[in-house]
Amino acid sequence: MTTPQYGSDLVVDLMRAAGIEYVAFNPGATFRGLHDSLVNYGGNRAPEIILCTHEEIAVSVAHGYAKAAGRPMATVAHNIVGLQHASMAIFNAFCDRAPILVLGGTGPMDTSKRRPWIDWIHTALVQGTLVRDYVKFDDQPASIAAVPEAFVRAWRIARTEPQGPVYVCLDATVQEERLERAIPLPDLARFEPPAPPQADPQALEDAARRLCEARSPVILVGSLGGKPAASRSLLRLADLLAAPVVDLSDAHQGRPSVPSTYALDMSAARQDVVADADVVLALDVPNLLGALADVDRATRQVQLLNDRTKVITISLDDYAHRSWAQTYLSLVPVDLPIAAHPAVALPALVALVEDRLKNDPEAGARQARAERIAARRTALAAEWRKTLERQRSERPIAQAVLAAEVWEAIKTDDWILANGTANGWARRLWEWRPERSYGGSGGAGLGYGLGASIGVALAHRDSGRLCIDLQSDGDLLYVLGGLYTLTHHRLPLLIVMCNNRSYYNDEEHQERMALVRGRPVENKGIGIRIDDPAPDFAKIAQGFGIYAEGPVEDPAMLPPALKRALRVVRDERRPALIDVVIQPR
Ligand SMILES: Cc1ncc(C[n+]2csc(CCOP(=O)(O)OP(=O)(O)O)c2C)c(N)n1
Ligand SMILES: [Mg+2]
Repeated sequence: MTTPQYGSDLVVDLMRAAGIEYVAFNPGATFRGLHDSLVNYGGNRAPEIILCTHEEIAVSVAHGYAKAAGRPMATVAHNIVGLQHASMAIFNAFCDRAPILVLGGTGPMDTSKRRPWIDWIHTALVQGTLVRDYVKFDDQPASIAAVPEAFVRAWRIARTEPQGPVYVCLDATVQEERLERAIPLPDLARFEPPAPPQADPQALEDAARRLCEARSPVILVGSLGGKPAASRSLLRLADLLAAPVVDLSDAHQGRPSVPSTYALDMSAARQDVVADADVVLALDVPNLLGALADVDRATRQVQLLNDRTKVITISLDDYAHRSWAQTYLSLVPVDLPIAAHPAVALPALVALVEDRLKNDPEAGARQARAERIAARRTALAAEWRKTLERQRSERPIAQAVLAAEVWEAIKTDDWILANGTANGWARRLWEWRPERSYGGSGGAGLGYGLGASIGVALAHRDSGRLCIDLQSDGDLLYVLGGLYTLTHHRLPLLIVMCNNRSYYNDEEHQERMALVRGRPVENKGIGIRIDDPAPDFAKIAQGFGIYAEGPVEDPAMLPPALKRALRVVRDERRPALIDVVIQPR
């Protein structure tokens, strides 16, 4: 790389100055300038191009990468068509508070420079409005001199808590313009995001008092922003208070925060512990009503588990709301709302609670409560083992069996769960460690899993870790082209298909409809089952150059199949897929 000669060379300099390692995209003429600069000016290194077959995949790659690497990468979307394809994945990242720099090409905005037809139909005024309701910021600099400020501001805003995607649209003319004079690069070290806010000291003091005085405190955690140190503070707080902890992260929402081996982990007994709580501390829980209530999925009726409990919240969520999609969720009464990043507030709260409990008159009661919770957890774990043993030889393969066999095969590895939970069984049966998994899409927009797993594999590319995707069939079918990206970039990933040959979630809905309306339940699979013919995922993957086996229908065949696939992933550092036909739930 020498001195920048074109506008887009300067964009590459900015990306490099920001330390952006990768840029995922599907090509397009509105960013041919930037594309050329990445290849011929930047040498396709730092950032390196990750070729994707769909913009939705490109964005979910960046989404998974952001969570695994703890910093954003970039994507580029070709004018309005690429951005429309990218939009749902941007929405997912917005809901999941994942930082992504989405760049776009547009125009030329100067109509006198346009080709007839294509440059017109693909240009919008203003392109960013397409995604403005679910990005934190968008901009479209009007000249190359204006690009550095737009870029640096977007880069900073994406990483400011609560984090999220940003969109910067680059006019084709601006990219392709010759630089008449040198444009100085800003010193990016002086534009870092602000440190996340600490809680108001008085409010924290109040929270500590209420928690220490509580008879039956409960801690609910939606996300700690994927910060392992915060998880340690959380467990220390729960230990001090002898409070059960409920990790609310699931296949869709939140980021795992609590190890499943933790003695006070009551994630599987949320209803019971919330029903019994007099004080609830909710750490970054957007879906607070869902956490405090039971929901009848048939009637949509919501029943609070407990109407006496006092609620303390610590979250920055109030600063992340938009009005278009109602991702702010139900308005719930809160007795002590605290604005702070939980990862910052927790150590301070722990210190206050430690101080208060130095001579704890309730130490005996607290000890007894901790023992009761630990016994409950042990009993739950025993139940799960019993279910597993009962289902060992069932066909189709039970999800518990799938999770157990995968665990058996990977437990001595330095494993990372990139996506999926096998319907919660991975958390139940694995020695589940929050720092080894990244949660789901956030926005429940399907087509997330493979792209995000590619991003996770990219972030761990040189670490030697073993990345695993517990991949549902319906979700994969939106984005099969992602398999190409995996092989093209030689990314080691073990894909275990949790293949129930159905968009099963909807079968459950159709069953409920039929029952409520007195109509035939046996029709529930019409328009939902993915069979006749069932896609042969092993053949599909092989067609993309991936080592693949399946369909595996006999539980006895699963361990040897996993072993062969793991040899490919571990030793050859290539992707592999095992298609496992499983029970619907
Ligand atoms: C983009 C998108 N389209 C449709 C849906 C509605 N939807 C929710 S779950 C689901 C089925 C998912 O199927 P699969 O990934 O195979 O998981 P399963 O329910 O079978 O476990 C569908 C279609 C959605 N959430 N997102
Ligand atoms: Mg399915």
